[in-house]
Amino acid sequence: MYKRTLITSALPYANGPVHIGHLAGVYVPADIFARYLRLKNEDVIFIGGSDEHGVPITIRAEKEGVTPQDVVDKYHHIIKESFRRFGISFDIYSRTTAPEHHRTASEFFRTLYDKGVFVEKTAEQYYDEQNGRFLADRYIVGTCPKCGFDQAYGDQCEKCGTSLSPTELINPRSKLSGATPVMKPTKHWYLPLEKYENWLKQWILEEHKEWKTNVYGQCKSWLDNGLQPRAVTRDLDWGIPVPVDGADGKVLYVWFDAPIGYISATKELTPDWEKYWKDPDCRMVHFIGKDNIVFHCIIFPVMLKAEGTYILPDNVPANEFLNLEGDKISTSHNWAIWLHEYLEEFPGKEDVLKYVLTANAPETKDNDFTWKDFQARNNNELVAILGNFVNRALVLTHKYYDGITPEPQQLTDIDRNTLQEIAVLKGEVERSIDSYRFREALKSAMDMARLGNKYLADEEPWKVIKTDPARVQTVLYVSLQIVGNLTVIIEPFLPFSMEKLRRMINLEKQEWTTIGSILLPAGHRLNQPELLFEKIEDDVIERQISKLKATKADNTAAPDVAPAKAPVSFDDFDRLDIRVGTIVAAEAVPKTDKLLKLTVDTGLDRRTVVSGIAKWHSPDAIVGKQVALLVNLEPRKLRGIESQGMLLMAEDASGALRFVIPDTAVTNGATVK
Ligand code: B3M
Ligand code: ZN
Repeated sequence: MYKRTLITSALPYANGPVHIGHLAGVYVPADIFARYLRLKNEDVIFIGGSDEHGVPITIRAEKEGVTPQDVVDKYHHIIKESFRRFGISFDIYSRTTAPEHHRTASEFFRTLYDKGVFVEKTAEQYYDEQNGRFLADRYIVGTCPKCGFDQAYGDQCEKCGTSLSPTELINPRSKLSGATPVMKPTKHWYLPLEKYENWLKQWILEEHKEWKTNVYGQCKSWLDNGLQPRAVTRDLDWGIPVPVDGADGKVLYVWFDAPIGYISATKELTPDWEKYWKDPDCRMVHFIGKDNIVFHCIIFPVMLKAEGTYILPDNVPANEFLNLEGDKISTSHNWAIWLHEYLEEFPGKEDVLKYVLTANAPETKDNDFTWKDFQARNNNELVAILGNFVNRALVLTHKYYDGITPEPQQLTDIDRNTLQEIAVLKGEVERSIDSYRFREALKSAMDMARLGNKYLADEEPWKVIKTDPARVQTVLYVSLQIVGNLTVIIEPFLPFSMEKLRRMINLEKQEWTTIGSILLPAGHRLNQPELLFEKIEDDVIERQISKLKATKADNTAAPDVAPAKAPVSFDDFDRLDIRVGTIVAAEAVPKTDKLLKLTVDTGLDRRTVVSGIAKWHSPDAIVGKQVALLVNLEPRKLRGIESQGMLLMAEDASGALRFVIPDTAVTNGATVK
């Protein structure tokens, strides 16, 4: 058993505002968990903050023509304020440019350095000769070796979620100049993850079989593939300077410093921070999205373990992704519902969004947010189930008993069973939340309102009042207990609405343990009822859908055109051997839905080319097609198959790859020049 809980939520990059994907994946479930534990009177702290270092920030700054500090100042405040208004109940929302954080991260690195944990290595890294800069992480883009996505970053492919290192990218390009980078030696400090492999296998695969299958599965696949040393420093001028001699111009890798942000924020929150970080009686829970799993389950735990005085996470309930109207949420394409905009456009409806994001949470698979579903859940669930029950119970009590809880008469079996059901639902909600199944928990909590509706529908007090008024006293007494209990069981999910409901029924905030008891005893005086939720009309939803349609039109009208590349000499161009060939055979590569294995007659020979076009071209449809291909590209292995060349493809506005073909058939082997 644990004595306290440390909840961390991923620190959003301060390079843009927060959207519903972030909320559904991380902040809404973390907030429910924190509020629930507080209601249970447990010792819990909930940590948040902005991630203000790293390449995502400097790239944004370059794009906006301002300094990185300007970028993080702007977005940190937008993010922090929108979380506050939305009611994410952090105990502290800090930032990684805070002095306490710089100190803490720097000391942490120094401790590992002094313990001899790091391996110091000079290795070749990509360098942009035009800009005179090493290309860390997202400064380099290229084709993902796993899925063929051609805009994968040097640290991660956003399409398939694979974590990458820059040298794994096929056809790497500099994000700064578009040029093909060269290799140049540079010194860095590496965390030797491979040394911790056995320990990680034991700790995760044996001792944490209870972790969510998506999390456990990702860890297992990492561990099965074998871990490599991971550089924890970068050549960048934005970040926390590497605190050792001979490291000028180098900073800590953002993924080294960011999770330490949880520690520094705790230090800022309380002088007792060590009881949350160093006492094995504390359980630490990281709320994150699926793209952050490796950092929280492997890299950060290795850092903590190597340091030696910290506890490790007890659970990492990572969520999958939320899509929006069928498409992947994208900050750069403005394909998102931004929290700060939602708060402006739907004042007083914070809980509606929380409800929808929880009821439809991407807990086990990617899910889709649609405005129609948002409207339906508001109108058919919040209004028709929860709001309707509460309203009927309160209005009838005012009508028959002047707003005072009536004295119950003899309870029937139905009354007793109904009251007993409350405790059963409490148990269900607890079991679900304790195992991080928030959508199921919400469903059970809402079942209490369903219980109330059914009870009223069966007992029909509005009819019985004419024949047996004494019975109605009991029925409303029982109904009011359900209303009172609802304010507690739904509180972690819909805190603003339950506060409003408590005002209507004149009840103080209750502890979790009161669920199942009589909260509005006979003689209790209610206040005036109001509507708890309002119907959302079609025109409101249509406006939101049109807004998204306009975004989509913008995106199609002005597709992202890649920046111009640096000039090349004719000789350089002439070294490329591009030919026209014919696809003579094509088949899908097993276990990927992206790659095709093609046999191409190049005029010179018949050769194998592996190409990431399966999404748009079926093998049958392309046999016999003429294509342009680069035949003197160094062979590369993709999924164990050697690819001897590369097809030239053009990307259309939807991102689909189209063949570049001659306007009339030419002989195989014809050169393209
Ligand atoms: N900022 C990545 C993200 O926003 C990163 C999380 C850090 S958690 C320590 O997805
Ligand atoms: Zn990929």
